[in-house]
Amino acid sequence: MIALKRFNQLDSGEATALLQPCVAIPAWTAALVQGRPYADLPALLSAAREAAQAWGEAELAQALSAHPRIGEKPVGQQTHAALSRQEQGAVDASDARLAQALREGNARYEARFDRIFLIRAKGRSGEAILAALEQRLKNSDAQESAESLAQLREITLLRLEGAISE
Ligand code: 2AL
Repeated sequence: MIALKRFNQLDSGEATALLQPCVAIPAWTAALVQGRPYADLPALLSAAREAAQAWGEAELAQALSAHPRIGEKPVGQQTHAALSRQEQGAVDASDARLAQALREGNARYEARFDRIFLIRAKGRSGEAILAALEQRLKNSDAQESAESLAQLREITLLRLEGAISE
C-alpha cells in the first residue's frame, strides 16, 4: 500500500507497475498513470471508474487472462496471484462437495459463454458464488457480458483501493 502523494510522484514505469496487478488492461493503466497528479483518493477512484466505463468484450478477454477460475487458487508469487488467493479466501477449499460443484459449474459456464466465469469473490462465500454462477447461467449473452464487465470493474476498484491510500 502506498500513499497517493507518493503515487503522484512515481516515474511512469513505477506507477504502471504498481497498477498492473489491478487489471490486465494496459489502456486503463496508462490512462490512470497519465491522469496524475490526483488531488485526493476520490479523484483517483472516479478517474479509475471512468476509464473502466469504455470496457467491452475485447477488454474482458484481455483481463480474464490474469484471473484464475473460482476454486482454483493460484500458487504463484505474482501480486495478482496473491490478490486472487485473498479474494477467494472465503471459498472453503477443504469442502470437497463445494469444490466439485464449482468445477462442474465452471465447466458448464465455459461451454455456454466461451470464457471463464468471473465474479468479485471478496466478501462472498463459496456457496454464494455457486448460487450466483447457477443464476448467471440463465443470462443471455448480452446480459452476461454486461454482468462480467460489472464484476471486473468491482474487482479492479477493490484492488486499486488496496494498493493506494490517501
Ligand atoms: C476472481 C479473482 O481472481 N478475484 C475475484 O474476485 N474473482 N476470479 C474469478 N474467476 O472470478
